Amino acid sequence: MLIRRTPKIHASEITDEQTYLDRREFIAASGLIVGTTLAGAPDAGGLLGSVKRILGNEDDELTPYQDVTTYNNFYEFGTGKDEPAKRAGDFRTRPWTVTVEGEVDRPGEYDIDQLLRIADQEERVYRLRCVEGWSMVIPWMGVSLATLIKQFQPTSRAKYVEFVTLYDPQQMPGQRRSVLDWPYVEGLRLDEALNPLTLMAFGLYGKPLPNQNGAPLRLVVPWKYGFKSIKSIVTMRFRETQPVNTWNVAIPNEYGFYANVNPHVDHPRWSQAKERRIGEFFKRDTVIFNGYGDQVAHLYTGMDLRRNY
Ligand SMILES: Nc1nc2c(c(=O)[nH]1)N[C@H]1C(S)=C(S)[C@@H](COP(=O)(O)O)O[C@H]1N2
Ligand SMILES: [Mo]
Repeated sequence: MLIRRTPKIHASEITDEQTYLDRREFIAASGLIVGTTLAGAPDAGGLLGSVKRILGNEDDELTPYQDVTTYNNFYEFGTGKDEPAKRAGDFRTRPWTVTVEGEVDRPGEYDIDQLLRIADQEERVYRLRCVEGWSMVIPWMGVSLATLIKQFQPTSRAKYVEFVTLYDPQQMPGQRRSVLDWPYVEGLRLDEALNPLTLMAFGLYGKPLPNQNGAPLRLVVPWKYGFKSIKSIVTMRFRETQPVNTWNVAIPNEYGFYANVNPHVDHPRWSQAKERRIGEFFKRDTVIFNGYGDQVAHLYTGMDLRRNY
C-alpha cells in the first residue's frame, strides 16, 4: 500500500471532477512516496482544507462522479437507485450530533464539526462492492475509524460497535414505509472497527459527502458488502454483545452480520462470483474480501465463513 503526499492545493481550487482527475494525474506523475509525515495544506475552514494523503487502490480507474452520486442505495430516500439523488437534496446535515454511548469512558454528544477536527482528513481510493452484484471505485475523504474510537476510550467490555442512522420520516420519505425496520442499524466487531482500512467518511471526490452518499458522515468498510457501510450516522454504541443489523432482521438467511465479500458463498438467490463495475460492460471476477485479504483475512482465522456469512 502506498502513501502519497498530496501537493498543496487549496480546497477552493478543487472545483469539479476534471480538476480532480488532473490533480490525481499530477500526483501520480510526481511519484511521491513518503513516510507517515504529512504535509499541511492550508485549511479552508471547512471539511476539505486539509487533505493529507492518498492511500488505497489509487491505480484502479475511478467510477465517474456522476455515477457515484446518481446510482445509490439509501432506502431512507426510496428503494430505486435514482431516488436518493432526486429526493435527498434538502436533507439537513447541520446541525448534526453523534451520540457516543455504551462501553466507553468518554460517552457524549459530539458535534459533527468537532468530530471533523479530531484528525486530518485522508483521501482513500476504495472499491465498494454491493451485494447486488455491482461495484464502484471511489476516492473517499475521511479519518480512520480507529482514530475516532480511540478518542472515546472503549472499556475492556467493549467487543462490538453498533451504528445507527438518523430516524426522521419528515426528511426521509422512505422511512414512512416499512420496507425495513427503521432506523437502519449496522455493526462491526471492535477489531474490525479498529482495522486501519475501516474509514469514517466525510467526503468523496474532494468534496463533502453528497446527501445521497450518506452525509454528513458514513462508514466505508471496503472488504464487506456495501450494506455494512451505513450512512448518515447519529449513534455509535459500544457493546459487549453482537448488534443486530437491519438487513439481518429483514432477511436473515440472505444477510448475516459479517457480510464479507466472498465469491465462494453465493447469495441464496444469485451467485456472488462476478460483479459489474459501474461504467463497464463486461463482468469482473469478484475477489475474496473484495481484494483486501492481505489486510483483513487474519481477523477471521478459524471462522467458518460459510456459516458466518
Ligand atoms: N442508512 C443506510 N445506509 C446504507 C444503505 C441504506 O439503505 N441506508 N444502503 C447500503 C448499501 S446496500 C450500499 S451498496 C451502500 C451504497 O453506498 P453509495 O450509495 O454511496 O454507493 O450504502 C449502504 N448504506
Ligand atoms: Mo448494497
